[in-house]
Amino acid sequence: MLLLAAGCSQGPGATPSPGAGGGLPAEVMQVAQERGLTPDDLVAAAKTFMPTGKLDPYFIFSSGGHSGQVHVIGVPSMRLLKTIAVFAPEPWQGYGYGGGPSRVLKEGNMPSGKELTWGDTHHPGLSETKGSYDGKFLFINDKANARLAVIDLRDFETKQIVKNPNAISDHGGSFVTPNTEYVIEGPQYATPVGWEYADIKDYKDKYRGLMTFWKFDPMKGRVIPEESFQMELPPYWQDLADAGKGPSDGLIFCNSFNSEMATGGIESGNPPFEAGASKNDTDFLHIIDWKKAAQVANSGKTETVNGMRIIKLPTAVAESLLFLTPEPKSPHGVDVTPNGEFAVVAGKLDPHVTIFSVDKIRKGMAAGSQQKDPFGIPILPLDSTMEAQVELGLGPLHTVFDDKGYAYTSMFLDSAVARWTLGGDYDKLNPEPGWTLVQKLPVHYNIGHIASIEGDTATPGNGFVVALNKWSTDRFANVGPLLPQNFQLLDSSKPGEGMKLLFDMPIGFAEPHYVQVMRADRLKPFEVYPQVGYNPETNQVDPKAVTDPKKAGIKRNGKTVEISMPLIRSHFTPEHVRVKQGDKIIWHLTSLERTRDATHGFALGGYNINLSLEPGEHQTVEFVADQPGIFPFYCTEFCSALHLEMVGYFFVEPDPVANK
Ligand code: RUQ
Ligand code: CUA
Repeated sequence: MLLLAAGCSQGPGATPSPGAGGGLPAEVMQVAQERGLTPDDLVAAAKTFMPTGKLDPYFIFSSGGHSGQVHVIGVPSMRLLKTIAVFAPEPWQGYGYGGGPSRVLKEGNMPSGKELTWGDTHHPGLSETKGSYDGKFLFINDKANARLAVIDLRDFETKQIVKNPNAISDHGGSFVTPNTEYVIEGPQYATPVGWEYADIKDYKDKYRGLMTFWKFDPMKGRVIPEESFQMELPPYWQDLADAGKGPSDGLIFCNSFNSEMATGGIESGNPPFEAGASKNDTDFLHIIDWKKAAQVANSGKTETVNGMRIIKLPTAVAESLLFLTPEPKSPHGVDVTPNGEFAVVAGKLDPHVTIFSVDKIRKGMAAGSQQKDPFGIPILPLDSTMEAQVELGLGPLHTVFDDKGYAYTSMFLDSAVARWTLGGDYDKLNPEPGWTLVQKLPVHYNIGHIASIEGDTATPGNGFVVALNKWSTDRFANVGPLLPQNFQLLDSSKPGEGMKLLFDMPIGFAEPHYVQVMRADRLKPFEVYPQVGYNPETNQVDPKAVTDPKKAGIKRNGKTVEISMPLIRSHFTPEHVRVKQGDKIIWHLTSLERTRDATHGFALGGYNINLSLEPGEHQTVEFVADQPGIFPFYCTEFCSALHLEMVGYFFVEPDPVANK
């Protein structure tokens, strides 16, 4: 091992010798010696260490995979800053335990009413203005149940979950059009549309992909289902998708990996899905004209199924909304370059990335094509749409970009990050010729997605790349057979010296599929809620807020008991709440706090209730007092020296009739 010793301060990555130019204290060298750290290790530590009180310049917004949540991580320190509850209950945020957020979680139940308490989050999508992140909203999809959630970045809380009314499986979302006009939820495993039942032998006729265009209202911060629409797609198992920008604004690119329309059935001697769905040399990149599709939807050429307007496949073809072009072997990611001129597709079973020219695609769309797929969709031949191919190696999946004309592709099978140059207008930005592989850096192991600073926007930054590795094998101490996954932070700031590994971050939750990295200065979150009595559900002062402590009290109206309870360090008012078994309880809680971070909890044991009341926040919880007894309620945040005394009693007087 290269230890820090006299003489090793030469060459790239070397650290200055002790005291040189008033440099490092001798203690640093001693620690390095004792711990066996190399000069590169010291540089990596210096680049990622965040001194106390200093703030990270970037935020990672990470999918929480099948934990159903979202995680916020600082870059370059890779410190976990927050988990945002989205599709699964999260008691410490009072999410799913009685208050306002529980209603959000319930909005996402199945149309049948079946409760869903988890999600498989895949792709976080930050809201954009003119193709750049605007720091206002975050969207995330649930692949398992075809749902979309809206998170408001003023308070980092989930405000809305919409259940796709006609699909059960999604994947290629969420991503936004350049001004967040629509949030797109792309499909995955084809099923009959709108809960119809059809046997798999009717696959080609009855099963469909379904792309959903959720209309977003940035003023309200909500998706408007009535103004949203869907487009039927062939049952090709559409995968990731991306919206165009600049010259490609108005288009959506979405790939697919089962254009074979394999239907599986290994148990009956049929080829298993993995073989059947990867038989052909090419699949189809779908090109959708979403601006035109929105016009067609608004002109009424739709069928309404379960309250959602659907552009049926024949209409999409007749109106020239949908085109296909072949793409090599089982593609996974499609990513539009920052200038919007190219779409980069990576085929899992092809050693190349294939770069499509938007200009050529647009010409092909205008000219049309005699070649059609079995559903009559025009196919633009590959040689007419392709701009270039770059051979990168094994298992390319996803690509992101920086502001220096480089693209970074995750290589799943190679366990590497490939850096390559973009051509076209980008050719002048860096010393290497366009469309050339310049470096492959090994990562540990089996990288899936990849992210760079705002690297999927019109205005990427540079400096860091994050590898989202699916396996971590020997990177961390053994914590049993279920290992964490591994985010690796790479330094990509110096093209000439190549990328370097800086930091390993174990991800002790479910597989994070994708992340976006945003400049922290784009965010303007609340420090405390702007007014006392603020209801985060409505973003207004709640009419039931108890902003005046003198208005605290208990009111009975028949069998309904309404409690108005302000709270402030370190008491709830009132402290004695007396009700009768069977009463309907409506409990209004308002935090009167104006001090940053002065959060109170409200736990009511035995009733499965726990709220988090942040400074100024108001929540209402409703339930039936169906269990008699004495139930202390208390604050779950250590908010003051007298936190343990922040308590009260809920007396539920037994109903003699009910208990007979
Ligand atoms: S996935 S590792 Cu985006 Cu769901 Cu590619
Ligand atoms: Cu409030 Cu502890």
